[in-house]
Amino acid sequence: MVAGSVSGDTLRYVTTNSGKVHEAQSYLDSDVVESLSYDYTEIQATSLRPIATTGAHEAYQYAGSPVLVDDAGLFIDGFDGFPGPYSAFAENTLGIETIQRVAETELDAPRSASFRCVLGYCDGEAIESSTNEYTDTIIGSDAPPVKLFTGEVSGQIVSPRGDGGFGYDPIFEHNGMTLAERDAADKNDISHRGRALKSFAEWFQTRWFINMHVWKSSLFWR
Ligand code: ITT
Repeated sequence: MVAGSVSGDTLRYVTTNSGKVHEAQSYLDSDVVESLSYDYTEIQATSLRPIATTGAHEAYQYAGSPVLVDDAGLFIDGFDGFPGPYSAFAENTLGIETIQRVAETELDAPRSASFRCVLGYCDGEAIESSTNEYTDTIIGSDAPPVKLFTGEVSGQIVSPRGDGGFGYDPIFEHNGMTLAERDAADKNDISHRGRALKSFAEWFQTRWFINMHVWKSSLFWR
């Protein structure tokens, strides 16, 4: 993916987070997807879906071409899901070490938590309606429809380990390894983002074929 460039009908993966770009790059075909560093407004909400929906609308208005936005968060069960949608704020103010220490002090082991990612796709065109646990079509009155793809991974909060990944990865353990102990491809195999990207890629392959009349046999698959 090429950061910041804008051309034709290319799909833009919109984020200011280079860690997300690195993981998406390891999954999506760079002939079809470019990254676009644009800081869309994140509304205050108690879940990720409305943030991804409004973000996709704003990013689509900005880019004027198909966009995919990515909103993610860490939900700690013993804290009723905090920091959840406030994960970026909590990381920037408290820092992940403090969050881990508070979890260790206040909660009994295992300190269970989950990572969630919601991808929001918008291209200004109609999108068939669907609703299930992992995909959803949001059809508003004025704004164009947004298709949502959700991925989740469960694990527990542990003392920091590993040098890879970004954000909360060092303190989130799944199957005996923190996400920071995996490379991008290994993390995508089990992660919230990897699962959402898989679900998106399967759907988008069909949409691309139908709407753009372009077929690339290698589209999206590693
Ligand atoms: P954009 O909104 O520009 O995409 P952001 O970093 O603000 O970038 P989010 O609001 O989705 O993105 O991120 C919420 C927080 O969760 C932020 O502190 C991230 O570092 C962290 N985060 C997101 N995905 C993560 C992942 O896969 N592993 C670890 N931390 C992650």
